[in-house]
Amino acid sequence: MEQKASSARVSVSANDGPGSLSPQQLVEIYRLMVLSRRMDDREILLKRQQKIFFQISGAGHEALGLGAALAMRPGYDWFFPYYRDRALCLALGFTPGDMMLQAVGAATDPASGGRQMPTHWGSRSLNIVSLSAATSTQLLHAVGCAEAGRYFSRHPEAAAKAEGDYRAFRDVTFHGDEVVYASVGEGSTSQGEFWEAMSTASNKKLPVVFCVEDNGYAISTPVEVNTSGGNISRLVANFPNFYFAEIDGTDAEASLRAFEAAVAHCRAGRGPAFVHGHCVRPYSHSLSDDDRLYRSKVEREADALRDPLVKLRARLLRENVLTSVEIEALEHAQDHEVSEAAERALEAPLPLVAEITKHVYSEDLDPTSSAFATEQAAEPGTVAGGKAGSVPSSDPRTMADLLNACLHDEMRRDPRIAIFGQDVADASRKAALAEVKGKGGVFKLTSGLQREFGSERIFNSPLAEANIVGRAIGYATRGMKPVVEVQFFDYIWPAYHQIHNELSLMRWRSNGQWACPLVIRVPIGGYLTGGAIYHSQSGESLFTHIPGLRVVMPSNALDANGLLRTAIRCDDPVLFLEHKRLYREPYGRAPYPGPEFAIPFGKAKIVRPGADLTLVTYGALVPRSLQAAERAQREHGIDVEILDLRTLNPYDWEAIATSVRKTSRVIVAHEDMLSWGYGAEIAARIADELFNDLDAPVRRVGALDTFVAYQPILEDAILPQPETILKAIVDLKAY
Ligand SMILES: Cc1ncc(C[n+]2csc(CCOP(=O)(O)OP(=O)(O)O)c2C)c(N)n1
Ligand SMILES: [Mg+2]
Repeated sequence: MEQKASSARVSVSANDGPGSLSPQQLVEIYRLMVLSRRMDDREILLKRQQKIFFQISGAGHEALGLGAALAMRPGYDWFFPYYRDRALCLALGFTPGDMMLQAVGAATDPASGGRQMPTHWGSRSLNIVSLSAATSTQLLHAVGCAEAGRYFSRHPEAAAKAEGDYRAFRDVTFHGDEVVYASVGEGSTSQGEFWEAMSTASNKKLPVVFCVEDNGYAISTPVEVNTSGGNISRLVANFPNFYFAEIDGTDAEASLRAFEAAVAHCRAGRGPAFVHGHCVRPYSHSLSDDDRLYRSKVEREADALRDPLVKLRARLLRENVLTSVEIEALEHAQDHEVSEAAERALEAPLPLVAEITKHVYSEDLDPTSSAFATEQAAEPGTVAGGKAGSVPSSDPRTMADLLNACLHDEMRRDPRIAIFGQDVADASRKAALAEVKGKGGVFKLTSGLQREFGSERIFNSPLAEANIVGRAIGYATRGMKPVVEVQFFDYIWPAYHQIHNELSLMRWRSNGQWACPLVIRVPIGGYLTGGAIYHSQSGESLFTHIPGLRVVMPSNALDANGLLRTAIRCDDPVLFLEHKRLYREPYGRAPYPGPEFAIPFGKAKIVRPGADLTLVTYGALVPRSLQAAERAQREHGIDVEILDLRTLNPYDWEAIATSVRKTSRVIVAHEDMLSWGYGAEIAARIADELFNDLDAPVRRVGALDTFVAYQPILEDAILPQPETILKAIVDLKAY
């Protein structure tokens, strides 16, 4: 980040008391407002000259943003602003130079290195967490951030650095009385994530200051269309524990006072705050919009009169704080600063094309590396923690047992792990916990964790999947390691937006400044009889298609244990898919391998060596493929080699290529629907890169292109069975 320019922080603060602001303070606020507006104006010019590529202004929102910034502590409190918060960011210490570097997309753009649009802020030193363009998603991150801050202040020992896992690269800072700022426009309050964030902040009395910057429009949609009754304050008024303020957001002093009171409420631990500022949007939504297409002239003129700059300028003159000549001089100085910043930015180095893929994944810790290859070294015979620990480990344990054991082990080892999700606690009501066995998840995978580690580290979430993943992102940006559960894969979709647009992107879009390594455990798949449509879905390719996200899908107890350990210790976000049918299957049981057993990602396993044909598969199709292979051998004399991929992103191309070169025939088999499934990519790559090694076309086996039905005869016909695989083997061998 550049040196702070004259946008440095003004000496206006809560300590100045509730009275009127001093002349000097008013002048400083006006200076920041002008600086912010001039930045917008200059960017608009640059956009018209095609020197920058996008512009969205903070015009009309300056007073509100300055009020918030000046009531809070940069680099101490935490910030989840939105794109209109230019004035806020200037007051926090983001310089005009930084902003211009964003606008031109320079390599030295401190927020994203030229990867994000301008005004998509981010700064590590200022605790401004990288924001996306998606409206309201960051509110849940703010909630998780506040929870993590509270956790660290109650458990400072958890902040200690540790070698050998993600903690080596995730530094933690915290303060007992820190406050989190999160802002949105009034239109964005229609998003479910807004309500989810408000609800959790209220319920947990979290120190989050929500700011709604109400300019009356969401692009062309007026407030009364988005908000029932036209006023968001009225709708949220019954949330418990909040401090509420509804103010004229074009008045800098009113804004500052409201935020001072809001911040005091939060710092005192009384709960969250909600500041609803009515402001204006004197320019169109962005340079791609023309508000004359949908706003009347009268309305636009009325807004212009409420422009915060116009109002404060008039006050400075009225109260003889500055003469018009002095105001002109002040404005000229800001123009000069903006011009200089623009000139410097236009000379700045551009990002290197060669570095496009940098920071898609952690550059620090590679989960495919030998650091995670303790697979061979592990010594069965130790006694496992948790449920599995009650019996000698030489007993074969189920996948469910060994996943539970891994969670116990890792929580014991790493105090930064927090587990939440629907019904994952043993019993939310502590009075009940003493007398009941405990729930511990609908599949009992988290059983006993709350009892051992307490309800601060393992607790039930609201029934809201975006809430689970969004908050987990907030936790992880603070250096915690959430290992959350989405109860059924079929219900992951409300969280897909958070996973696709936030979780997987945080590191890349912030050019490595921010990251949110965490684990989402998800029971997946069918073959359970009676699961029907909403408890049997697959769909892993919708996640392997997302850069930045690791996707794991073990087929047996031992792999599940070792891969979950790697998932938890690594520095990337991981989607950990657990096949429900395999949880307690006799197939693939194994003794508990000890608390250091890990398996690197991207290493397939040959579960059956063979010479005639390669079968690439994973998950529940591994045991089904083994059955088919045994019959192929017995009944047709075909010797099938089966490769269990174990991790789907990354996947082990070397293992696939080696096997295909040996057998020259290959089938890719999965439970998910055939069309556009995971096998399509693998099959295409084999056809592309191994064409000369093939003696037959690449075949795929998958489910019918339909949904999974309830009636077992339908389910059996829809999902691939050992017979389906056998038929493909025989056909392909005969080709
Ligand atoms: C999830 C999502 N949907 C749609 C958009 C496109 N979009 C960008 S800004 C915007 C309007 C936002 O209005 P409001 O929340 O009132 O904020 P304002 O721009 O008025 O400050 C829309 C629809 C988006 N960025 N994210
Ligand atoms: Mg708006």
